[in-house]
Amino acid sequence: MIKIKKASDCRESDITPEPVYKKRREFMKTSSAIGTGLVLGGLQGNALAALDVSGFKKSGYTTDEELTEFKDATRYNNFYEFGTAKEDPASNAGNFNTDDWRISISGECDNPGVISLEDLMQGHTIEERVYRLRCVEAWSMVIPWLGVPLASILQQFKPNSRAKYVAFKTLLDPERMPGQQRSVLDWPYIEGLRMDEAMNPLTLLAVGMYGKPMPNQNGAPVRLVVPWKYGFKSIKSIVSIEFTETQPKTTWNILSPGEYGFYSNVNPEVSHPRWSQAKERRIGNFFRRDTVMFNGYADEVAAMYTGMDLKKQF
Ligand SMILES: Nc1nc2c(c(=O)[nH]1)N[C@H]1C(S)=C(S)[C@@H](COP(=O)(O)O)O[C@H]1N2
Ligand SMILES: [Mo]
Repeated sequence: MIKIKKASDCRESDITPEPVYKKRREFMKTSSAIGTGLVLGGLQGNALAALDVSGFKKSGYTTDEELTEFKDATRYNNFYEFGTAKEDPASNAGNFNTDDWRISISGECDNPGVISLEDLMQGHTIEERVYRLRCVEAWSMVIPWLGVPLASILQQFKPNSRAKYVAFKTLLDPERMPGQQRSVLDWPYIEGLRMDEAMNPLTLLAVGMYGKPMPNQNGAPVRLVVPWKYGFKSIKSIVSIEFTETQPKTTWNILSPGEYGFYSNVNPEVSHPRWSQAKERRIGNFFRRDTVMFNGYADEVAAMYTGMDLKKQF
């Protein structure tokens, strides 16, 4: 079995990308060097069969801000399928089995089907991109994600002219996702993007982080990362992608439409009804900092929203 090290043994150097674990034995060695967070919180066995993310290349789309510590990014999570407290996903998702993961691609496209994660990624180069993730709860992280631009994946299914939106769905399986046994949300978790947002080069279909396959608590084996939107748009453990003509429903909007809109672009000027969005706390930092429009990605995304009243279409 994997030896468990104390969290205090986990140094910065342990989390730098080290794409060395193609073989099982190498992987065991690597994971024992990472520390409790990853060992208890995600890669306990099933990830041995996970997608090989070792050949990634660094992307030009990246920030040079200081990375959030791996232990924070993997122990302070929102993933209600494994509990509603921040430490719940790390404690409860360890045995989440993601073997033989399938994703169905359906709706307004010429090339629908049900495919494996390996098939989905086939022919695409996995990139590392350091992106900010800004939660609506006014904290943020900076994470080195591994993934493929969603656009290049979507194109292979040939969306047709009626495809105006893309709808995403998380696995529904209350046995494997015990949080779904309580009706805190309308399961399965669903999200959506407008077509141009889904096709924006910043939008990432992520399969790993910190040089490793995606830890379970962060949305194994495949999740979205939409860095200019509040974190809840970045849906985890995706099993379905559907091209739609009309705007898809989204989980948090169903729960509380006055608080969570469809667009959910990071916007310091539009408050959440119960708190301001002007500042944020970078996890690991003591002082708060100003939140910036579109989470700092305005140059890349602002043009998609010209002419829209972002206070009304929040
Ligand atoms: N399926 C699913 N996806 C989800 C969530 C969730 O509860 N279930 N939480 C969202 C929220 S609110 C945030 S802030 C991010 C957190 O991602 P992280 O835990 O990797 O930081 O995941 C998002 N994706
Ligand atoms: Mo969030």
